[in-house]
Amino acid sequence: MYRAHTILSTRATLAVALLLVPAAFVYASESTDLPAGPPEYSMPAFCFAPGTPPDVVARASERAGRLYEKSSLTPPSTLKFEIANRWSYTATDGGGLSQGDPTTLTWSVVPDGTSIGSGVGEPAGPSNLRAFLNGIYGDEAAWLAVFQQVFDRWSELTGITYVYEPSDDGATLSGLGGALGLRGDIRIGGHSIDGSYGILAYNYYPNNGDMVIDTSDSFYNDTSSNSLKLRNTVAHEHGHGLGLAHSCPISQTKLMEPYLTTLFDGPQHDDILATNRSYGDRFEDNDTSGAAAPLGTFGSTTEANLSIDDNTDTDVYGFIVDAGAAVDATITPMGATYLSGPQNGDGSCSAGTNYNSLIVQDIEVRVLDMNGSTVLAAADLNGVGQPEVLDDIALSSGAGTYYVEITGDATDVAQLYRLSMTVSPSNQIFTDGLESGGTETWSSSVP
Ligand SMILES: [Ca+2]
Ligand SMILES: [Ca+2]
Ligand SMILES: [Ca+2]
Ligand SMILES: [Ca+2]
Ligand SMILES: [Zn+2]
Repeated sequence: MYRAHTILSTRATLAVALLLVPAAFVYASESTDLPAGPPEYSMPAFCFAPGTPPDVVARASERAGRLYEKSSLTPPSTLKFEIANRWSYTATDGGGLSQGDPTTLTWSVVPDGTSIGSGVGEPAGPSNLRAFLNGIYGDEAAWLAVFQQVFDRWSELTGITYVYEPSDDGATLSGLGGALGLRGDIRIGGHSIDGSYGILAYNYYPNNGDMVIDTSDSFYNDTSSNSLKLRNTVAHEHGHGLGLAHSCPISQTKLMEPYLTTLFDGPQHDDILATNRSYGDRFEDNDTSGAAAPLGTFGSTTEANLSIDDNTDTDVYGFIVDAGAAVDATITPMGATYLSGPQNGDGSCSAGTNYNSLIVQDIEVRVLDMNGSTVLAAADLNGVGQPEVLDDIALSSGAGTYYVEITGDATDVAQLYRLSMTVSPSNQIFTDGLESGGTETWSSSVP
């Protein structure tokens, strides 16, 4: 999971791939040649189809361990939970990116013929992904739309913005940085890995992020449920490309479990939590009223899967009202108790320990005046896991933009929350004085 206080094993960190079932899976080679490029770009994660035999997983994991040792990287001491790392540099944002920073990633699909090395031991060979997918979907637009849906979903849940990069220069995959107009930060290719079942795909961690899909696998021929198999595979692989390692135990509740499942669609709670920790929520940066996330004009609105992603995050939302309005705001922590743990060094899944993602941050909420600083009302009555409510707060400075500001406590861990707000014109009724003077005034005002 994302939070167990367990350092990832070296092996689990390095290589991860999605395995499918038994079949006659044999590694084509035991080569430990490292792919070209800086060592931190050279660590693939490979992911297995459901039912892949443990010995297959173990061999894959062993190779990952050797790759890691050979890379002469020191085991990252900053590994946290099931987060291996995150992007520190992208073609659009440049460098200096760190925990909680929203990030723009470009993605491209390599031209067929692009050289792909022996990432997880398979024979090196040119990409044929485009021809492979054209064969299944008929044309490029159809399968590009499937990839787009996956990135759209990750974008809805995190502080990541995805931009499709139509150019790809066909330079050897992988380990090259993205370059605007030349190739994506994330490059997607494919060639034969191990036939049907076994490994479905593999993916490199940031700042590489490149994806290799097994184009000899009949798994992808099944396009039912709007191509759920391809979408969950790509969403999972890209989870590695965002720096997530595998999350255990296997309960078919987390996208980042080592075996693909189609029991759900896309990122789940643990996956959302981990990526919010790394990239913030979808409204970041919104730490000040000057950078408030604009919610516009509404009667009622609810936004879920927002987060306080660390001990310094502040989330400010702006909303526009007419004169005499009042606002209700409720902030509700989102989470649950579930088992969570890392993948073991031999590729098996740990049993995990209980983690309660509901009770992380003690949340506080304030309504700010149009100047963005005067506090009109504040609530911090309840502790962790409990909502905070502000009811019928008068917005008496007239029509314009007011703010809701949310903070957590000193805990340096991510908490997801839901924001629900209702704007009502109710105070306009009271501005005639009927409400202000108590029963006596009220009585005297009525004929
Ligand atoms: Ca395969
Ligand atoms: Ca936030
Ligand atoms: Ca924020
Ligand atoms: Ca509180
Ligand atoms: Zn994986």
